Amino acid sequence: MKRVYLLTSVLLSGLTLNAQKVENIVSVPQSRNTFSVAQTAKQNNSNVAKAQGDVLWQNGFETPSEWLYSGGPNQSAGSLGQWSVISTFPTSLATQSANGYNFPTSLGSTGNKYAFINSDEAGGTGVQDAYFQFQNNIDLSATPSGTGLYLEFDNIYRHFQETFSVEVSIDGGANWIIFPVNAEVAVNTNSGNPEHEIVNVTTANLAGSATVSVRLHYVGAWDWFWGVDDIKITEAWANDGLMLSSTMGTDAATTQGADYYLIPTSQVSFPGQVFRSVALNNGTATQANARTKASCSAASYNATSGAGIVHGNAFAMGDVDTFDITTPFNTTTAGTYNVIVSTDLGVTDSHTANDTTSFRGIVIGGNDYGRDNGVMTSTLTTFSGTGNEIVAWYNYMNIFDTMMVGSVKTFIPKSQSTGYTTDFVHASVERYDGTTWTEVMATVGIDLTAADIATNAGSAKGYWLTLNSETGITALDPALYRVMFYRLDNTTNTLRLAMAQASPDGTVAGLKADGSGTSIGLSSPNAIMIRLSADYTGGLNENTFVNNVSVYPNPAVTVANVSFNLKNTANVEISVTDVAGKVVYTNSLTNASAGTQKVAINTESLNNGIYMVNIISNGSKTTEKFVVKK
Ligand SMILES: [Ca+2]
Ligand SMILES: [Ca+2]
Repeated sequence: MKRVYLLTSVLLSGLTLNAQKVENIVSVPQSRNTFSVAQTAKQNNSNVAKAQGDVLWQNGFETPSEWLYSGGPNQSAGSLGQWSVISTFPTSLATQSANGYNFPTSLGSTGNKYAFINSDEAGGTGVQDAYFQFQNNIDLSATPSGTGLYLEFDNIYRHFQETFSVEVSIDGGANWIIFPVNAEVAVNTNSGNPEHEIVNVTTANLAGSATVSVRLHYVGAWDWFWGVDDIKITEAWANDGLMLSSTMGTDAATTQGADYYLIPTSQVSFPGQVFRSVALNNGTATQANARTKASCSAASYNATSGAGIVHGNAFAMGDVDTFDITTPFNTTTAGTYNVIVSTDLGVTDSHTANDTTSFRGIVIGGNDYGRDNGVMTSTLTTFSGTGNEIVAWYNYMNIFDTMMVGSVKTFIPKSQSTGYTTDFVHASVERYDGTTWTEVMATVGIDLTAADIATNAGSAKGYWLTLNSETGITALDPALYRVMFYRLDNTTNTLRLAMAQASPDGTVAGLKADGSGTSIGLSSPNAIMIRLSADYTGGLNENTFVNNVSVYPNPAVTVANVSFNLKNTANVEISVTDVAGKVVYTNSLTNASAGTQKVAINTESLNNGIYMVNIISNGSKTTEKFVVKK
């Protein structure tokens, strides 16, 4: 299933690594001033539920006629991608799991009915702005006005760019109060299987109304699906902290910066990683001691945040706040670690299932240095360009101690867009000096065929491709780098790249697909699965006969001088190809001598654009890119 990413046109500076992350926009209404807890009145009313958590109304979609579908452009009853009551997860979605998506599917898996909207079913031109409304008034007149209330339900989804909300009314549907849900979830994230939601709707003042209405609302366009079951209205707890999201980063001053899942032995000065959490007070009581905590039992790590940045020690119902844990997680003991970050109200939390986020699989002490957690969550296909352009995707990475780098590794997904045949791929590393980026290491390139991918991936979702440094082991000194992976963007059969967990904004990016070298940021910044590695395995990628290839001037105007080092006397074939693979220049050197060789290529007849010079000797190919610009 093709997923085209929208890309921002914002230029990234080298300093984006330390840019402040925009705080999550959380959408819970905060008009708590209109609310007063009527605990005393509730206790004295024998006709209503008295305990927190008691159910006042519930519905499991077992009688579909109780629910009415309505609305949406491109929508009518009976069309694709509408709300309906089903009992079996759609086959068309289930088969997507073969691509690594592994959808949550257990909602209603025992055969009972549930509400479902299948945005994917309507395809890339479908649009949903669709409601699913309970047809009867819900009578909460016996519940004392002011009672804290939740709207709870189970749901399954894979979040892309849609919005979900539950909406309630106290006047039979004349006016609605909107409660967005799952707004904090990162793109390309699956829900639990199922996942239980508890939405504090106290501010809607449902208690005391005999004409309460409830509806579900989905706005999307080719955005996977949403399933809902066992919706109910319950009495709210006094104490319930809810973790919305957490991020990990190496900048202790801001608790942001790049996150790393693989920290190699070379990085002895690695500063460790701190955490920022965004949490919601989902209970009715104002909390005076709300914090978040981080722990990793394997590393004896325990750290506590300060009070919330905005609300401090007056964290009231509906408040969302940011909690910074500034004590770094860092250990010198090699191993794999899982850090858990949790809300902590300072009093007993009535519902602990929504308290935590986790950072699983942090590997300390290997050869690889990487941003991704190794779990492919999505694939990146084409992006806006005219086609047939070399593009690069990259991670920003800080090197803290000199690292001997032998290769760049990239995870190659097994699933490919229809018609994929071959892309020429290679990687490079660029160093930032505070002003400009300079290439300091390049790998050999290979023609990656569909057969290569199928063979190497086998029955797995993909495999790690190792591209060895052109010049053997390269020392990278402490600085900011970007680790780049290049492939052809030809819009129809492009190699897909793999992405893992959501990552802080601006720390993964790419070059625009027009050869201009302009950086672009992903609107969905999941970590691209590209790593530096100390490994240098040699083998098929290695070209020991030709190294130190350079092209100058670059960009070239009328001539491109190609210089390279030859290990022994050899025959050499030189060719230049354009981005479409068309050969525009060839040259043969017979018994060229060992040492530095230089060839001048006339570029006067070449159009502006990106070209690859290919040097083949003793059966190995080395490639360098250059630009013609007149
Ligand atoms: Ca049901
Ligand atoms: Ca909780």
